[in-house]
Amino acid sequence: MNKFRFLTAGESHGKCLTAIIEGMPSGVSIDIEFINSELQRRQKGYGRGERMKIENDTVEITSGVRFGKTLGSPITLVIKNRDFESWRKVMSTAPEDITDDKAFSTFRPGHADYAGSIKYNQKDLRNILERSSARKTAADVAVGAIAKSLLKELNITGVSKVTQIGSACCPANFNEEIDIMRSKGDSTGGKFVVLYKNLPVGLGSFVHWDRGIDGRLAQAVMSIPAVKVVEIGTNPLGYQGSTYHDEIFIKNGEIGHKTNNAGGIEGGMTNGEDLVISAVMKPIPTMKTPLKTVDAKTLEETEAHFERSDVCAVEACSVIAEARIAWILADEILLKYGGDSLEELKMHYNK
Ligand code: EPS
Repeated sequence: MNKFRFLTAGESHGKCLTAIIEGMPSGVSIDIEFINSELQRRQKGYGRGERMKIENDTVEITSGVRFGKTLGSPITLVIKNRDFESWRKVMSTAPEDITDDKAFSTFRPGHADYAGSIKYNQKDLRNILERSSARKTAADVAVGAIAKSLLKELNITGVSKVTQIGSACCPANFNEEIDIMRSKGDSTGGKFVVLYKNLPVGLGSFVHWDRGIDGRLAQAVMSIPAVKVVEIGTNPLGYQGSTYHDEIFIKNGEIGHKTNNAGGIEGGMTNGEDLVISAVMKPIPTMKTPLKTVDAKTLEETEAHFERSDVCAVEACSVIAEARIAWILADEILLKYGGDSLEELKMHYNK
C-alpha cells in the first residue's frame, strides 16, 4: 500500500480544485509561498492561452498544517478557479439550473471527448471536457509541492528543462516555432527532461513487477494529459552493451558510475546517480483551425469544437512532471524508511 496517498477533485470551470493528501509525517516545513511559486511556474511558458490570464493560482491549506509544519493528519489543499464566476450557472450542481449554454457535441480529435462520451454515456461533451481538461494538473502541482517539501528536508531536489518544441531543438527558436503555430491556428508539442539529485540507493525493487520504481515513475509521467513517450536515462536504441552500460568505479572511497545512461535506475531501483526522465508531449488537441470530426448528437461529419486553448504547454508539462515524480519519490522514501514524524524518518534515513 502506498504511504503518500492523495485524491484530487474539481472541474476545469467548477468552483475549485481540491486535494486531500494522506501519509505525510509530522514536522515537515510547509511554505505556502513555495506551493504558490510552483503553481505560478505551471501557469507560465510561451504559448499558454487566455485562461492563464484569468487565473492566478494560489493555494489555501485547510487542514493538516499548523504554524507552518505538518501535523501527520490529512492535508487539504484548495485552489479556486477564478473563471468560475463566469461559469457559475453553467457549472451549477442544482438540477433546476440545467442549461444548454456552453454545451457542445463535436468531438475534438486527440482529446478525451469521443471515448469519454461513450464510456460515461454523455452527449453533451462539456461533461467530459470539464474533468479531462489539463486544468486539473494545477492540483497535481500543489500535491507535488507538498511531496517536494518532504524531499527538501532530505536534500533531494529536482529541476526540469524544455529540450525541444515542435521541430526546434535550439531554445533560441522555441518562441518562433510557437508563433508560427499560433498564426496558423495550430498547436505544437515537444520534449523536456526532469532531473532529481541526491537520491539514496535502493528506492524501488526488482522483486515484483509493480515495485520497480521505473514503472511507477513512467506511469506518473505518462498519465499527464498529452504525454505520449517517457524515457529513463539515455534512449538505448542502437547502442551496444559496451557503450550503453555505465561502468562502476571507486571515487573518493565511494562507489559510483562513470556515466549515467541508466538515468539513475538499475534493476527497478535507484542507484545513487541522478534520476533523469525525459518525456514527449503531443501537440495540444484543442485547435483554432479545427480538425474534421463527427457530431455526437446528429452523427454528421463536421468540425471540432474550439473555445480557447494553449498553442503550446510543454514548459507547464515539465513542471507537472517534476511534481508527479516528487509524489513517487516521496512515497518510495516513506515506504523504505518510514516514520510518523520527520525526526523519526531522518533517524531511519541512513543514506
Ligand atoms: C488549462 C486550463 C484550460 C485550458 C488548458 C489547460 O482552460 P480552459 O479550458 O478554460 O481554456 O487552457 O487545457 C487544455 C488545453 C486541454 O485541452 O485540456 C490549465 O489550467 O492548464
